[in-house]
Amino acid sequence: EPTASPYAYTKKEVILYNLSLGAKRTDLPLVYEHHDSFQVLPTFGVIPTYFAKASIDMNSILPNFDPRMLLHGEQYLEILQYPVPTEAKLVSKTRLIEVVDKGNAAVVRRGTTTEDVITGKPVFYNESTAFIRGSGGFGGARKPADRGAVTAENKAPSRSPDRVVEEKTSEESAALYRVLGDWNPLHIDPTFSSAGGFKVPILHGLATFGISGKHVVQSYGPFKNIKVRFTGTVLPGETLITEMWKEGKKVVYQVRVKESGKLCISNAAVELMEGARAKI
Ligand code: HDC
Repeated sequence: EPTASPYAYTKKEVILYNLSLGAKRTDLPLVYEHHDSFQVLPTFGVIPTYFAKASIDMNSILPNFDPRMLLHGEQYLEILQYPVPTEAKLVSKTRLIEVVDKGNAAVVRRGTTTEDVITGKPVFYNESTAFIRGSGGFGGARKPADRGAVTAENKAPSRSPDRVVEEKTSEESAALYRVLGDWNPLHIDPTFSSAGGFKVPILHGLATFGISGKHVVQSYGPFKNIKVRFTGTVLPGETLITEMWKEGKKVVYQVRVKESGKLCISNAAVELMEGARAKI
């Protein structure tokens, strides 16, 4: 039986979230609570999942589980209430969906429903996968199940992108993002990150996800859902280049690290919300 604990947030978490994704003091709708269009970036929908009590003990389902070897693999978010409230009390329930055996690694997929405690209405639905190096080879299924938009391949078209947004991340981005609720030492402690193979603590996948989601909103407006695969790591301070292609109601996209030229997000897409416009 999934366990749940409430997450109450106000303008304080909203402003902190927007700042952690690079909002500037001049981006008033993102940083000033008295602005007419004060809003939280829609990818905020992942934040309540940090407060859903983990119903899954990785040690009991995986061989050789080592938290230092865990990376975020993929994320899917559905926004069920728009605009996203700038204050609410939410409750999230997480369940285990599947465990895939990649030979060297295990991929664990979890699903989280988030509801408003007062109205009882659903606000967000998330699915995420953790990619755990060194925990495969247990004789499990090799391929993930097809889950529609959640697992869609979202191949980047061969034409050059329709829109490109570039943004340098802050050196302090990971130190700031942690405070929202993902306290994983991988993003701050060089001793911990070194054991996982990274001399410098890496940026949260969901920070890169949020920054790229902001680029999509700024370019094409709000979306109903968003899915990404984390293909490569990002270091705080690196520059992200979001390359977008409009494909009907979808925007397919990928994100590249300018300094290395490597992709950090691939196979990504959003489904646009028809008739809605972003005011940021
Ligand atoms: O792609 C590699 C990589 O390094 N990606 C970046 C990971 C990253 O930086 N993530 C964000 C930071 S970590 C983080 O934020 C942690 C956070 O604090 C907590 C997260 C909580 C998670 C949510 C809870 C559920 C890597 C290492 C992931 C894979 O690279 P390789 O080992 O070289 O694998 P590759 O040869 O490319 O592929 C092998 C098989 O695995 C599948 N695959 C690849 N990348 C995947 C993935 N599956 C899921 N997610 C990914 N990102 C491939 O399809 C391939 O499968 P098959 O053998 O069937 O073809």
